Amino acid sequence: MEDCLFCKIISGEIPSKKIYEDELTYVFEDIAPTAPIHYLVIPKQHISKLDEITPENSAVIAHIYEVIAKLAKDLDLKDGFRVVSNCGEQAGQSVFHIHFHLLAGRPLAWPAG
Ligand code: IU
Repeated sequence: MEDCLFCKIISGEIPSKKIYEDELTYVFEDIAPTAPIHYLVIPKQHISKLDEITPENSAVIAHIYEVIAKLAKDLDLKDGFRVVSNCGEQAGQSVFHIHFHLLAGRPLAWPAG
C-alpha cells in the first residue's frame, strides 16, 4: 500500500534489520526496542489493524502465530515472551499496518499500562 511505512519496509524501500521472512510474513527488529528482544511480526498483505481481520484474511494471522512459535524455539525463549498487537490510537497503535510485537529477554510487568 502506498504511503504505508511497513509496506515500504517489506519491499526494501526503507531498510530494516530483518530477522525472518517467508511468502506471507516479514519479521524485523523494532527501531526503538523496549526489551532485549523486540521484534515486529507483520503480514506482507496490508491489513491496517486487528479489527479488520475477517474470515477472508485471517489465515495469515494463524500463520503469524506459527512463525512466532518457530522464532520462540529458534531463539530458545524458554523463560517466556509476550506478543502484543495494539489496535487503534487509544491502545497506542502508531503504525497502521497490523503488527505483533514479540518481546522477551527481561521480566515483563502485567497488567500493561
Ligand atoms: P505500535 O504498537 O503501533 O505503537 O508499534 C509501532 C512500532 O513500530 C513501535 O514500537 C516503533 O518503535 C516501531 N517502528 C519501527 O520499528 N520503525 C519505524 O520506522 C517506526 C516505528 I516510525
